[in-house]
Amino acid sequence: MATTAITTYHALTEAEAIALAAELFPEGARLECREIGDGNLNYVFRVSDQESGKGVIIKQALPYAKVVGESWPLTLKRAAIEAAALRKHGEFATGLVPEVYGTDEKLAYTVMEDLSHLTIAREGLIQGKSYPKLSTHIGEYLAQTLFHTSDFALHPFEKKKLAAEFSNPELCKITEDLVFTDPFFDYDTNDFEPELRQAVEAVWRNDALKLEVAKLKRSFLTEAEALLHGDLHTGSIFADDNETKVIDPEFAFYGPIGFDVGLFLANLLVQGITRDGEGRDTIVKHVENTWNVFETRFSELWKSEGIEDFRGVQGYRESVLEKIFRDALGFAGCELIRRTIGLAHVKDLDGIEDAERRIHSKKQALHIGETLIIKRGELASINDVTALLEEL
Ligand code: SR1
Ligand code: MG
Repeated sequence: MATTAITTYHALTEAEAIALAAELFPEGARLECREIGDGNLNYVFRVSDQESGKGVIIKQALPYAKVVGESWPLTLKRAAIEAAALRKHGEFATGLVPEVYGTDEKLAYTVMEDLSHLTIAREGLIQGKSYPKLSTHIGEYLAQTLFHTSDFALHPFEKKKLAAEFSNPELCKITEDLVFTDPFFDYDTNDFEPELRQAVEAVWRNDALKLEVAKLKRSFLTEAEALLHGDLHTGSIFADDNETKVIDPEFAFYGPIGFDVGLFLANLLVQGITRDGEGRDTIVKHVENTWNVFETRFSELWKSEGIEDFRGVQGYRESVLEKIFRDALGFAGCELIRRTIGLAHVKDLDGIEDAERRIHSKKQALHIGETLIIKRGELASINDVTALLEEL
């Protein structure tokens, strides 16, 4: 797709979005545009043909975090990182990420496939949908993207070139602060109901927990294992009963493999906390299936496409997977805690209207989060993780 003649950054108007997308539609098509973004950081325009209903998405990064306002400046480079990550991950996770039609670094926008026939998975899950293929697709996505961008599949020159291209310090700093630091101290960014204060102060006083979080933060800061999505929560996934598409990898960077796995598991667990009976069983199965599909596919890729000289050494693959599993549980624990008491919450919990039930669910999220962090070395299998949900 050709780029625009506009060269100075400014927030796009709907008319400009239409002009940018026009070449993707038949000549003379009557186009309309709506801003549909409900995320924390960007504008999202849907441009569509009024007759056929077919559309494209134009996502534009703002020079600040929308969730806070202009007082929180944020690099525009994240738009280029996101487009590059979608393309790189799309090479391996076939059909599981949207197609990118074009991108413009100066205006910080990306034109991509319209997914409006699907629903954001978090919204659907809150409505009680079960998305039967969600965990199979995400397990596959995780294995394909993380294996193929790691040293297990790439020549070290290629891997280090990619790691440099995906240097993303500003977005990583958001995660370092909001996921790994602020919720564990009495910092101003935190946000929680007064009824949770006792439980939150217990977190702040828990030195054993903080020691483990410090170790996890260090892994996030230092371990460049694979090209991560970097923010793989259920709001970053579009789905229906048959299809799943992972969007929004603006936090992409080279980091520990368990981070993507753990974030997704944590967001399933949050949803599981809010359900009971069969609804909860569905989430339990998704948690278990995500890990099982990831582990199986990662092992298959290791055997069929691995290039590491030590790949045939007895026990090496198992030890790599064991590390990913333990990291994932720890990262999941941090995500559960930060989504409960940190700056950026989730609708699964905040949307519970009954105050007593909401506070109770949030205490459960804190409890499972702490357990995953502290006991990540003892939980022997993914079934021990889902047992935490079943025991609530
Ligand atoms: C200021 S950004 C807050 C959160 O939104 C994003 O989706 C990330 O999860 C980030 O931590
Ligand atoms: Mg996002």
